[in-house]
Amino acid sequence: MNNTETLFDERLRFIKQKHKNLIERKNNALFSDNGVYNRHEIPILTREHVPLHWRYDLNKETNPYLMERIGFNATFNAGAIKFNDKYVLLVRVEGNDRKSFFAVAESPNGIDNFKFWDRPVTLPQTEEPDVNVYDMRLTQHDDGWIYGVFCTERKDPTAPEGDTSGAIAAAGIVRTRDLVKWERLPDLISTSGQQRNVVLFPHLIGGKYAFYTRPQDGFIDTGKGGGIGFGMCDYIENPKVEEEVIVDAKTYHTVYEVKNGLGPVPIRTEFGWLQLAHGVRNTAAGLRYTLYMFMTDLERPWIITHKPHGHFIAPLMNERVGDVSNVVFSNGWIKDEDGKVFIYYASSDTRMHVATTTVEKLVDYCVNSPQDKLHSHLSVQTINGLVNKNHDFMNLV
Ligand code: M1P
Repeated sequence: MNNTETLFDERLRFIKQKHKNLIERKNNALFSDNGVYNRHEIPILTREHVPLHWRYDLNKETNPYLMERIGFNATFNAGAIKFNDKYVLLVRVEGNDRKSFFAVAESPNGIDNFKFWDRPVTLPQTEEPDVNVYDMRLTQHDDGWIYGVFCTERKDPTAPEGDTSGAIAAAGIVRTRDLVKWERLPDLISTSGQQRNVVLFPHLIGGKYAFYTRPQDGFIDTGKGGGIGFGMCDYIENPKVEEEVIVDAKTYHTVYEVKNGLGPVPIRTEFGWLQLAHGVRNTAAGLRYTLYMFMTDLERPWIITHKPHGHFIAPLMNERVGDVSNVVFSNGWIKDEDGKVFIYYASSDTRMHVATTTVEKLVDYCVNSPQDKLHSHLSVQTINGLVNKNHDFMNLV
């Protein structure tokens, strides 16, 4: 601090430099043992990336100590889209007040230099305002709109007196053409009590809008909900899914034993739709969320054609710790023209990461990985199958 510099000036200089260094840091790919995807060195978005003008009152008169006036807790579970040649994330930002909202961040290369736009998204309300909103999936639909389907949460009006956490989760729907002005449509109506992790399919099927759903009886427990569902509706302005079929059921002693939910909008390939989902299992240390993949039929995207066993990405090292530890979650990925895929995933409900791969590798992974045979002795049989196949190549290891 020089003679004329105030505490405000000194702090501002330091905070600005720190923020700039963070945003501009290069994010190199790490070596990948599995060969399927590469993790990258650093998280792409953290609460420290939140713009300074959302956090500080920058007027020296009213904030002489340059204290943070509004605090932010986490940046996670982002929808993703390539927009105007930029890699754009629709991020769930959570304030210290526990309220999540959406904000757009963009990067020129998809792996670093992510910068938030000037203001968070102003989300129009329905007659019944959202108490909390999160986990938006962005769908570039054939009808020309970009849709955002997200979870809207409101207090359960039937919760017994004294229960201050009982909530109802539903799928809220908005659409936009520029990611700035959003039109709110009615929330999705379906046959189950609650919905979370709903994803709009990018094409009409038989003239109808189609959704992957996650029917659930309760707010946390899916109960009889069954797994990842699929249903259609006639009008997006009056979105009502009368019937849901189960695409991928939750299953005893798998990584999706307790519940599962679709992640991003599927990627079309000539072999079928690539699908990324999260699966939840129970442990003595609480729930564990991992990501897994499967492929569905091109014409009937509710029918699974290939499903590798077990998890695809599980929380590793620092990813394991955060607000809700032992969680990875993804609701956004981007496929480039050249087949490169950017998988955006959050760790422990705290920060965003990217993993990079290609469509070719993901198809190979889905088609050629063993399927889950659901019993230990059959897993051993699968390993022995590979050992036998490798018999003539043992000189290589
Ligand atoms: O805390 C882990 C995740 O829990 C919920 O996902 P699900 O409905 O599958 O349990 C969501 O609230 C998600 O945002 C969160 O990351």
